[in-house]
Amino acid sequence: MRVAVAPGWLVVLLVSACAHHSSERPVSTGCSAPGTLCWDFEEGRLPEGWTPFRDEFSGQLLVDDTRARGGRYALHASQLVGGREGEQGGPKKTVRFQLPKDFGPVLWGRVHVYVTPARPASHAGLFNARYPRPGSQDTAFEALDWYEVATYQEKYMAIWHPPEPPGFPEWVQVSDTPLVLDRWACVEWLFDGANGEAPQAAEPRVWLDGVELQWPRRFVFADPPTQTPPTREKARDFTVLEAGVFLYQGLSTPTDWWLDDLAVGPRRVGCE
Ligand SMILES: [Ca+2]
Repeated sequence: MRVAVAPGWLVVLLVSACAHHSSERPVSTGCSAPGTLCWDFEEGRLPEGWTPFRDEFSGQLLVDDTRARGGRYALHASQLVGGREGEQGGPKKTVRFQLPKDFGPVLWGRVHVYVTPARPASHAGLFNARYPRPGSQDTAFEALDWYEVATYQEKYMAIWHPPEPPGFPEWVQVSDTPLVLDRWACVEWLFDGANGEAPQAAEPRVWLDGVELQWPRRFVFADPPTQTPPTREKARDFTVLEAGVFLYQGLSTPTDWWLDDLAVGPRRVGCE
């Protein structure tokens, strides 16, 4: 009963104290930290600096007010459909953003995602970030190594890729965690292209609602197949981001994704 009549500010203090005490994660910095970039889409249109990129098969990618995690607007991949599961080629609707110079080789990110009505079986990319190869000054999109966060066979997935095309042989990690459907989920990632003194860039790491995903399936994908893992080349500076939804195989169920409160930075941004 005493809890029920506690003043609002006391409840807030208690909740904050508990949340802080139970945290064993790297410290989150939020959007105000130096070098952090955040997009809430509240302009009601594509934010400054983002430009349309991929546009294949049916559907639309737009900022609209049909569903938002915060405020009124979000980035909406609407009614994507096309091609067939198990066959190459699928709906791709994305936007690109050129990062400020000297972003650095470590990229944390987060986005809140809402998907409905079904989990795609096909490889569905949501976000990637790219960087020039070691010793190369070539910043053309197709010359860049890249990390990706996606879903595949209805589970979360993370990949390190050499330049695209063809984008493989690639190092693939598939989680045992099903894609969250019909509610907002916070997806965070760490692309550590520096990886200290290690000879290769780190494998990608991903968190779902604050819990780090595990990767019971890890393999090399290439066409034709190979067993030789790619060398994950180290990064000097991430240069470009791509967000939206990009299916590498077909999608027969018209599906909607909303992305809101997208953020990247050199330190962990966190979900709030
Ligand atoms: Ca918003």
